Amino acid sequence: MTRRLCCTLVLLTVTTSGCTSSSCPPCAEPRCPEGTPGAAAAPNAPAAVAAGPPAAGMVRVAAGAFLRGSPEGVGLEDERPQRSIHLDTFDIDRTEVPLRDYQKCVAAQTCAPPECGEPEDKAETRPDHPVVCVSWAQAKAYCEWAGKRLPTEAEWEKAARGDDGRLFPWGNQAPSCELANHSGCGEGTHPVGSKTAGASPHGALDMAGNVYEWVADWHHEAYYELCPDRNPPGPPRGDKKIVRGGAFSYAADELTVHGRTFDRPEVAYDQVGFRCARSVAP
Ligand SMILES: [Ca+2]
Repeated sequence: MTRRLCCTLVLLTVTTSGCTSSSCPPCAEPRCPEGTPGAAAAPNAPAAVAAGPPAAGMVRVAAGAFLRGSPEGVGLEDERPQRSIHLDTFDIDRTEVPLRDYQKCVAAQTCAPPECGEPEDKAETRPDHPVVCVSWAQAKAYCEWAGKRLPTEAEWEKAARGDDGRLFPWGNQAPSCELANHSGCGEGTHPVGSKTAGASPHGALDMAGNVYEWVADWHHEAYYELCPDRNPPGPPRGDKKIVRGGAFSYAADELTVHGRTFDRPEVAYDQVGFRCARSVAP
C-alpha cells in the first residue's frame, strides 16, 4: 500500500461515479459545525477514564495545543493549512499493539484472527511483533475489547510530534535505522518498541515506521481547512480510513508524522497495524 495507490483509488472513484471527490458524498457536506465537541463525538469512544496515572503501556498527552499539518511547500495538499489544534487530555499506547495481546482478544472470541499467512499472523513465533493483517474494524474491535478506542487522527499526530511541528517523532533529523524501522533496516517488522532512540516527545515509540497504523478518522481532503480546531473528531462518514506513520518497507522520507495515507477500511495488509487510545476526564 502506498500513498500513490491510495490516490489512484480515489481517482478511480472519481472516474466511475462521475463527480469529483469534493462534490461527492461524503464531501458534499463539510459537516464541521462550530463548537463540534471532541473525543466525546468519536463514534467508538467509551467514557473517559478518571484522571490518574496512565494505564500500563500507555503514555499521557496533556491537554493543550499542537501544530498539525504542513506549512506551504511541505507535504501534500490535504495536509494544509498547518494550524494550531487544541486537544483535551488523552492516553495512547506507548507501542503498536503486539500480536500476543491481539491473540488474547481472539482467544476471548471477540476479535477475528489476522489473516495473511505465516509468519505475520503467528503469535507462537512473533509474539512481540505488531499485529498486522487486520482491517480497520478488527482494530476498532480490539481497542474496544481492551476498554479503549482508536485514536483520532489529530490525537495520533500530537502523540507523534509534540507541539512544535517537527517532521519526525525525534525532531527534524532524517530517519536512520537506529531511530525507525524503514526500508533497508532489515526484513519485515521489528518487535514493538525496539527503537527507543526514536521516541516522540510524549514517549510513544514507532510512531514513524515499523507498521502503518489505523486511526479512527475517515479521510477528507479538505478536513484540515474546513474543520474545527478543538478536538476534531474526523469526518462523520467517508469511504477510506486514515493510516499513519509509514512502515518497514517504505523509504525514510515517507515516515514523516504529517503524512496522511488512506485506504478502504476492509483491506488488511501485512504492513498495517494500530495502537489504541482513551480519553481522560479533566
Ligand atoms: Ca508505526
